[in-house]
Amino acid sequence: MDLFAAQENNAPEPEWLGPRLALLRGFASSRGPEIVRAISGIERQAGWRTMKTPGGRSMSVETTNAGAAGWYTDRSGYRYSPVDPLTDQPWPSIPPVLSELASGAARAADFEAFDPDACLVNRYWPGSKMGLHQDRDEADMSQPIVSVSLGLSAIFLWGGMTRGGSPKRMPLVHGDVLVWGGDDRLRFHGVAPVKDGPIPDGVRDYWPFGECRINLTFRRAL
Ligand code: MD3
Ligand code: FE
Repeated sequence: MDLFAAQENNAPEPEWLGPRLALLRGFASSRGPEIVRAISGIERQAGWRTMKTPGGRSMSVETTNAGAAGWYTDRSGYRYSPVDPLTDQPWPSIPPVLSELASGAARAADFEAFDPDACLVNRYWPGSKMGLHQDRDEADMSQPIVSVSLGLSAIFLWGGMTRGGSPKRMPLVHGDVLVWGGDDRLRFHGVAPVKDGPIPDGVRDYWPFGECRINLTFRRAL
């Protein structure tokens, strides 16, 4: 069954922020409880950790992964790893509700047959942020990336293909999904410091993670 078919999901038209950068407002909302249960399973198998950049600075977000390839950074560099370096065990597999969410969102933005092998899970407590960067650790840059915002809202920052200039700002709320690829795949992007809660009404009832933002980033890494 296609849980994320456009009409079943009541999905609005994509809002095109760039030629191949789509914002799907609320695309994940109707499946919130199942998505939350899937994340609970991932965090049980591969716990949250604070990663270090190759330069030795602690990231302000906490992270875990699902999928055949987990994104990792420590003193030896950025990479995708088939195992959790903390346990030497494979990362949990991507739960079907999450891979269907990612491929359905990609399809709604005209990227057919997206089949992610990496789901990076980032947790932002108030004050956590992500500096401007490009996602360029993946083998095939023609594959899109899908990002799902959950919990607290955040201001997403996005600029051009170089670091210069002041980035645009886009508020993202629980359930919003971004899809980008093609010429927009290498844009610089980041997240402004997350502000205090509360978790929105209607979400709080099934949200077990405390007053934080969780972002899922789906990629084809290998
Ligand atoms: C690039 N994480 O982990 S938004 C990351 O909210 C990361 O945790 C963000 O960036 C987060 O590498 C996910 C990712 C995103 C969204 C839209 C973009 C990147 C984009 C639009 C253009 C270029
Ligand atoms: Fe990124």
